[in-house]
Amino acid sequence: MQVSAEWAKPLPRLTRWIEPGPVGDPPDKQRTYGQESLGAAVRRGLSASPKELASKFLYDVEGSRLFEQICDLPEYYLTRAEAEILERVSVDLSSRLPQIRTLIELGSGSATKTEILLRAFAANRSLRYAPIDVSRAALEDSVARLEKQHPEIEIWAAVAEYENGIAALEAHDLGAKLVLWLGSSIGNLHRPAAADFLARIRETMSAGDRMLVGIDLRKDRNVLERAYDDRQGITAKFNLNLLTRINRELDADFNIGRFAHRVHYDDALGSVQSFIESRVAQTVHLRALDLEISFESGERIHSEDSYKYSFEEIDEVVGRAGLRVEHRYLDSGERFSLNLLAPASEPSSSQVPV
Ligand code: AVI
Repeated sequence: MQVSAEWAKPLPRLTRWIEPGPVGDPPDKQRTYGQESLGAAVRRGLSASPKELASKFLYDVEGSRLFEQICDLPEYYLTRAEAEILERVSVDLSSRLPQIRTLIELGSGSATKTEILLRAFAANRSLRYAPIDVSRAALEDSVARLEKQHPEIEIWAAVAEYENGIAALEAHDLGAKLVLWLGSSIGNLHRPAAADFLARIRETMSAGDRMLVGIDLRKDRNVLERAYDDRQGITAKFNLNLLTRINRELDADFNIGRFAHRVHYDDALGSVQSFIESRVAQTVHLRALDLEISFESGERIHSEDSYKYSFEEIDEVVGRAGLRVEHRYLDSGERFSLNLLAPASEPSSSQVPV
């Protein structure tokens, strides 16, 4: 965790910057939002067979900028579908959950979609918004915007990985909380790791707390593969930017033109898998690691999984975490789901999609 130096910041009127303390590494470091450094991950992942790197490393400043562009692409329906649901159901959600005082958002990024929810929840209560993100730049931008547009909302921002951020927030009295995990970020975890992660969030939940999770649904292969391999090549740039990052941070000599972005939907797994493929046989030097890595022509680095879910798969992963789907909302095209989760031990109500 490299956040400790990030906190010397004057506090604006209603905004606090929350300092995370150290927490232990999650059990599955590589596939959760764990704390393995880029150098350690590259040494291990590029020496493995098949080669792999965790998708969290895609998000340096340039990667985060490219991801914002992906969200606006015609092929990447996820963001629009989720925003459509939020526009339709935020008022309903806010009236279903009168007890909620704090919205915590995991991986808030630009927080554009979240504003829809914030507006609905702030209309009938005094609200605190606690965004958690590893990108200080993204947080500063969104906090500045929200301070202007919603001066009535108290903001507690944490530059941190999810669990450190929650642990730091837990030290304060938040009142009943709704934890937002939007954008189908759950899809970037293997299914067992997704259940483990939800279970760890569940441990922080008291009676009355809820979680709202955006989850992309299984669908036609062509729609999925196009969403991750767009015509303008933005997703290709996003994936290959990982090599540029390694060149910069680990003094490596990847020639980006000698690699290609590849995508394959594995229907049995229900995952869109992204790869960086070597176009030729070549050797790359990583001077900061004192390491040489050889590639055969056509050899791939597995750089991301984007899992898609059926309703049954959602219920299963959620159930294994000690939670249940209290309400499920879909977009009009039934491509994407927003799932309101409650502790399984609390009495149930309808689970019918709306
Ligand atoms: C952040 N995450 C949910 C995106 C996804 O859909 O898996 C990342 C992404 N990768 C390529 N396009 C978008």
